[in-house]
Order: sequence, then structure tokens, then C-alpha cells
Amino acid sequence: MKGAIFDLDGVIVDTAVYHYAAWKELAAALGFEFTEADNERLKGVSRMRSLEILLSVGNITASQEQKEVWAAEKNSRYLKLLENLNENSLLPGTKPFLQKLRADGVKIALGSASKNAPLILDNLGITDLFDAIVDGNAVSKAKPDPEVFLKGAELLNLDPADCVVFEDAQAGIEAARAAGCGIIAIDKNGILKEADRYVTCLGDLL
Ligand code: B16
Ligand code: MG
Repeated sequence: MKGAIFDLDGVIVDTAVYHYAAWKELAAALGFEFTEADNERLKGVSRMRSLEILLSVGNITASQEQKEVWAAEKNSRYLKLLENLNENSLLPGTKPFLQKLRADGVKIALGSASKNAPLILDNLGITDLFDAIVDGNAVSKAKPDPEVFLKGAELLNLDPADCVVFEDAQAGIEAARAAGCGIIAIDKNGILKEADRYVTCLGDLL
């Protein structure tokens, strides 16, 4: 491994709880309930696609303009919640693992669907541990398309085959496989498939 490419939500930090709180409020404002099980379908999925899934749960159709408004509303609620993030929000072992990789000369990139990724890394106090950031603003095709990880390897000046991807979503594992990277799955519930190795958190790898 010459490069390590990390997904964000579910690998480095559990932002899914904040996404869920913000989506749930939007659903309530639109007059329906959005459950935790529904929220599982949004993990690793882009903001607009997440809104479309939520609207399908509530049986609501809307114009693109209206969707943009709702997505922006959800995001401002989510941004408020992100103010709660700090170094203690990191998932177990994350910072020591990143530091160990750096000490071993491994290059580090982020490969996330989130457009808020740079802000989240700043709030967690770990931006300076990354050599490259590929976020939701930098890609046009969502996972399972390999674009996010191919860009990550390119920014690290490495062959994708020399990179390992750390992922918690099945679509992310498929994207990493299509990119030709090695894959370590962060799998707390034993539900992921087709990775090279499975751990419950990055701390397991120390
Ligand atoms: P934003 P990841 C993903 O992060 C989340 O898992 C997903 O639930 C969210 O909709 C997506 O980011 C977009 O986030 O609204 O902040 O742009 O797992 O790819 O790091
Ligand atoms: Mg994820």
C-alpha cells in the first residue's frame, strides 16, 4: 500500500446520525415519518439522490426547483448539527491510524460523496493529515462509479492498484473494486461483501 483513500461518513466519523436528524425534520415538515431503516438507504448516496429517496418514501413528487429548495433546507439544518463535531467525534482509532500511515510514508486521500467534507475534516481537526481531498463537489458520477477513487489515486500520483480504499457502504466497495484498488470494509454489522478484509473500525488495524 502506497496510498490510502478514506470514505468519510461511517469510516472516519458517524455523520449519519446528523444526516438522519436533518432529513427526519424535513420529512416531518412535509407531513410524513422518515424512519431509521429508511435512513440506511441514504448512506454513501449523494444529497439530491437522498432527497429523491426520501420523497419516494413520502409519496411526493416535485419539480427540480422545489427539490433544490428542500435539499438546501436540509443542508442548513445539517450544517447547524455539524457544529457539534470535534476531535472526540472521530470513530475509534482514526487519528492514530492516520498518523501511523503518515509515519510509514503512505499517502492519504479522502474519497467522499459529501460536499461538506472539507468543513467536517476541519471540525474534526484532521485536515492536515490528508494529502488530497476528493469530495462531492469534485466528482460527477456517484459510487459505485469508480471516479472518486480514480481521482484520489491521481491526486496522490499513484497507480490505483497501489492504493487501499476504506469503505463502509456496498456501493463504495463496488466503486473501489472497479477502480482496481484494494479494499478494507468498515463493517460493524457484518453486512458487507466483496472486500479484501473486514474490520469494525480503523482502530482494529493498529
Ligand atoms: P452532503 P460519504 C455521504 O458521505 C453520506 O454517507 C450520505 O448519507 C450523504 O448523503 C452524502 O455523503 C452527501 O453528503 O449532503 O454533505 O453533500 O459516506 O460518501 O463520506
Ligand atoms: Mg460512508
